[in-house]
Amino acid sequence: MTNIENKSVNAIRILAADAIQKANSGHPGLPLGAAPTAYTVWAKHMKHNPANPKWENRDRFVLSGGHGSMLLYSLLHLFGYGLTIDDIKNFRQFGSLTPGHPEYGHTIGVEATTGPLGAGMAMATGMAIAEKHLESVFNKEGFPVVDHYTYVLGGDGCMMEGISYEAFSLAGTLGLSKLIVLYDSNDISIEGGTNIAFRENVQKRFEAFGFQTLRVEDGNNIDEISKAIEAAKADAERPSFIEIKTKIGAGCPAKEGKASAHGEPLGVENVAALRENLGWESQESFVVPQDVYDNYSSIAKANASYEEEWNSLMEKYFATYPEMKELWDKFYNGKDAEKLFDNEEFWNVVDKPEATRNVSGKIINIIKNVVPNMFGGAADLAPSTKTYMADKGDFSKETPDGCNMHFGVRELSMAAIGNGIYLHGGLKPYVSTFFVFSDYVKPMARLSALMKAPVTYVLTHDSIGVGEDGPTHQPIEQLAMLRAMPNFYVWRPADASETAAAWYFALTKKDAPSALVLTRQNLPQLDGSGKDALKGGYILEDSTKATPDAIIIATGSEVSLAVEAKKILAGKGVDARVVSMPCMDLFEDQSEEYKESVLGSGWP
Ligand SMILES: Cc1ncc(C[n+]2csc(CCOP(=O)(O)OP(=O)(O)O)c2C)c(N)n1
Ligand SMILES: [Mg+2]
Repeated sequence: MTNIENKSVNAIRILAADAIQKANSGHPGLPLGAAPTAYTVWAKHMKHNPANPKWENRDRFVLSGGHGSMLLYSLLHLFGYGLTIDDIKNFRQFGSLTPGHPEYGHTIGVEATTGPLGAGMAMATGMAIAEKHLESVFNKEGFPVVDHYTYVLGGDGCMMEGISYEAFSLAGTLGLSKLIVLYDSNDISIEGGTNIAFRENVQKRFEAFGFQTLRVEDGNNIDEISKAIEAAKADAERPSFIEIKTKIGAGCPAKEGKASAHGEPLGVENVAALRENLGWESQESFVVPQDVYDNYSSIAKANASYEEEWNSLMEKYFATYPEMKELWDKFYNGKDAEKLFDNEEFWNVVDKPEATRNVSGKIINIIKNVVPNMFGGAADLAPSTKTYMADKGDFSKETPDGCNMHFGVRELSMAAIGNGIYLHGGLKPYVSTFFVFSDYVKPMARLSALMKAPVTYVLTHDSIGVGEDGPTHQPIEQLAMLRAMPNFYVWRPADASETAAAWYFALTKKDAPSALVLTRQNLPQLDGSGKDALKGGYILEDSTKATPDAIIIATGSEVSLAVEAKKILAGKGVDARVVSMPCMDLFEDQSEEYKESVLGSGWP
C-alpha cells in the first residue's frame, strides 16, 4: 500500500468518525474496519463514473450493512458524486442527503435502500440476475454491451439473516459469476462476540451454495483484498464469496475489536486518539488533505474513460445491429405498457365467470407480447398463481435468456430480488406467491414502497375462498396490513376488466409497487366494470336518486355480492348505490370532487 493509498483509506475513517461524533449518533465500527475493503473495491476495481452515476453498464455496489452508511457517504464525497463536506457535516440530520441509513432515490450514488440486515445481499443477487439475463438478450460477438459486476458488502448480521441464505442458495444455483460478496468478518455484533449466537462455518456454507470461497486474513492489507477480488472476477462459473477478517473500529485504540465500537460515537478523546494513531495530519474535523482529494479525483477521471469506451462500443453496436437499438430503448425507456390502454383483447380476456388468478394468467400472456422486458415468476407456485409466461423460457444458469424466474420456495428473498432486478434497470419485474404468504414477503415489499420501486406482487388465493387447506392458508389480516403500507397500491379486482386495470396500473406506475390480490374461486363478469377502475373506486351501479338511500362499497370477490344485495334492498324500498373500490390507495389519490361524486358528502 502506498502512502497516498493509506491516507485515502484513513480519510474514509476520519470522515466517518467526525460525522458520527458531530451527529452524536451513528455506527463507526463498520466504516473504520471495512475502509480498506471499500477503498480497494471502489478505487481499484469498480468501473463507475461519478459524473454519470446512472451509466447503465457501471459496476454496482450495495452496502448491505446499512448501519455503516458513513462508509458509503465518505466514498460518495471523496469520489465527487456530489455529496459536499456540508452534507457530511449534516449526517443523520432531518432532511439531509446523509440519512442514518442509505436511501435509494434520495442520495445520488446509493444503489439500494439498506438498513434491514441481509436485504442488500438479496437485492444485489437480483441485480446480478438482471445483469445475466440482459447479457443474454443484448450481447453479441465482439459487443459485450452488458458486462459488469455487482459487489455487496455486509457484516456478521447480514450473514446471520435468513434472507441471505435464501438469496445465495439461488445465486449459487444460477451461477451468478458476476456477483461478488464481501464479508466484513469482525466477529462482533451488537450484543458482543458473535460466538454467543453464531458459530457455523460460513466458508463451508458458501461452498455448499456453490460459491468460490476466498479469505483475506488481514483486512488492512489492500493488496491481499485486491488479489481476492481478482480471483473473484476470474471465476466465470460461480459467484464469489470473500471473507475479509477485520477489526471493528479499526484504528481507534480504545475501541478496536469491541462491541462498543458498533453503534455509538467514539467520543471526542477517542476521535483524537484515532487521528494520532493513524498519523492523520489535521486536528480539525472534516478537513481532508488536498493530495487525498487529488488521488480520488484522478481515479474518478480515469474511470470516466470506461464509460467513454462503452459509449463508442454502443455506437458501433447500434450501427451494426439497428434492431438492437430499438430493443434497447424498449428495455431501458419503454413505453410499451401504455399501449395496452387501447388493446381490446387485454381489457376483455374472458366473458364468463372466471377466477381472477386465471384472468391474470391470461393477461400476463398478452402483456408478454407487448412488453418485451417482462421478467418474473413465483416462489414455486406458478401453476397455482398462474404467472408463467408461455414460450418465454426459464431463466437458469444454462438458459439465461429465459424470462420466467423460478425463485424456489423463498418468498422473502424473492421480493428483495424483485427489488434488485428493478434497481438494476432494464427489466419489469413481478413476483408471486399465495396471498397468505405475503407475511413472508412484506418486509421487502416495504422496501419497494420506500424506494418507489414499481415491482408487481401477484398474490393469489385471496380471502376465504381458498379451498380445503385450512386456517394456515386463509388470509385474514393481510389485506389490512398491505393497505396500511404507505406508497403501496393494493388491488383487489372484482372481475376480468378490473384485473386488467390492476395490471395496467402496475405496469405504468413509475414510482410505487402494486399488489394484485386475486381469487382462486370463479367470479362473475360485471356489467359496468372497466377502465373506471383506474380511478381506484367508481360507481358500478347507481341508485335512481341523486342522494342514494345507501352506498355499498365492496372490493374483489364481494362486489358481485354487493350487486345482489342492492337488488334485495330494492325489494325492501332501499335504493342503494354500489361502489366498486378495487384499489383504495388509488381512490385516495383522486380529487376531492371525484371522491365526493362517488361517495357523496355531508354524511352524518
Ligand atoms: C433485520 C434487522 N435486524 C436487526 C437490526 C439491528 N441491527 C443493526 S446493526 C446490527 C448488528 C450487526 O452486526 P454486524 O453486521 O456484525 O455489524 P458490525 O457490528 O460488525 O458493524 C443489528 C442487530 C437491523 N438493522 N436489521
Ligand atoms: Mg460484525
